[in-house]
Amino acid sequence: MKAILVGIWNREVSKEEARESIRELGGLVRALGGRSIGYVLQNRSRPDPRFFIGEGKARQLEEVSRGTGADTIVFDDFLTPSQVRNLERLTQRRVLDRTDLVIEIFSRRAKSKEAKLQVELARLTHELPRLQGKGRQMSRLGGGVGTRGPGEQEAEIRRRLIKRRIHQIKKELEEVKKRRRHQRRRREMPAHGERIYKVAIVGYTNAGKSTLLRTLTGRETFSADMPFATLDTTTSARNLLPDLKILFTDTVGFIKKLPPELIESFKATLEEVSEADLILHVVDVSDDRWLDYIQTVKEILQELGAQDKPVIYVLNKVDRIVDSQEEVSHLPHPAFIEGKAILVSAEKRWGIEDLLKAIVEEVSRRDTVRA
Ligand SMILES: Nc1nc2c(ncn2[C@@H]2O[C@H](COP(=O)(O)OP(=O)(O)OP(=O)(O)O)[C@@H](O)[C@H]2O)c(=O)[nH]1
Ligand SMILES: [Mg+2]
Repeated sequence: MKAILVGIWNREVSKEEARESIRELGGLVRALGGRSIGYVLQNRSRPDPRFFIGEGKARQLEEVSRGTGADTIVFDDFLTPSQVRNLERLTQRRVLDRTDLVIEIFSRRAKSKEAKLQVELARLTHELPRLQGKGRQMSRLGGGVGTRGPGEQEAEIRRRLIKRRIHQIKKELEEVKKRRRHQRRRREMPAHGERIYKVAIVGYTNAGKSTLLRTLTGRETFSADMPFATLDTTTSARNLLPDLKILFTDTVGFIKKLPPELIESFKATLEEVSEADLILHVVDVSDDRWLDYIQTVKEILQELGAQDKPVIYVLNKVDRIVDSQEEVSHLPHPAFIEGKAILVSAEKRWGIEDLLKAIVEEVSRRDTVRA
């Protein structure tokens, strides 16, 4: 894929923010083995209903693509089905949006049966509205005005198949959910005199969640410098006190403009988050955009109904900011974070003792409140 990236900026989204977002979009293209060869930003208060950007600008995209050999144009925001069709006709190129890229990455990474089902559900839910009207367009090529051509019938059949498959996947996912609940109940059965707490590790993609789980519990996890390395939740236990067992759960990473289809589809997996007693919100503080990322993650937590849970911010990758563990204590405490925040390096195990202490404190506080 040789792609040109397109975004808009306005009073709500500054030009700088739009550019950052485009840079991240370029990362998604790379994650799919593609290359982005340039980007276009337009100042628009509102997307154009037909072409998202202005028609003149859309026409230019065709010329630019021809000049640069681009075969794909990727938009940084959700496109409506008719925008996709209009843009493809005008530019003679494949047109994708951020949702398409994220779903494609998810589907390449999905390994477990559950993850595969969830991704398929998201993809079909995303595809369904795009089939509306496609039949009319197809039949216009063949039949006369107003006739039901073969294209329309084909689209109708495909729509029906998709709806049936969606229904079937949802049923299978319900089963998965039941099984998960059952497993969870067994796992959460405390031994005599033991307390069990559930801690969900959440955060922006690539923040270091899986690395942290490995550091905290010794559980081998897959971590890699790429978006969405983890799609499946993994739970692993560790006793923090002889009578206190913590179940840590690693989860799928979040990203800006995460397609609602994906959030909806991954609800089975993400149930671990809404069931948790405590959330560890992992943040990559070596990334300039980390405050922004925190905001995004908070918004998604809200969608999952987990916004009121106690949170500890785990400010990770501090080894990229200072050279030694001693220097960490000289760093100013990020006062603008409300709530508890601990600076750590999950990779070098810096600050991990502090983090464990903070977890125990949080747990005792809860116990006091409960008693
Ligand atoms: N320098 C440094 N790198 C780290 C640290 N923790 C994680 N990383 C690196 O950051 C990258 C992402 O780590 P992961 O643990 O896969 O991140 P994740 O949050 O699980 O990412 P997704 O599952 O893709 O959402 C990997 O290349 C890790 O080696 C850290 O403390 N310091
Ligand atoms: Mg991970």
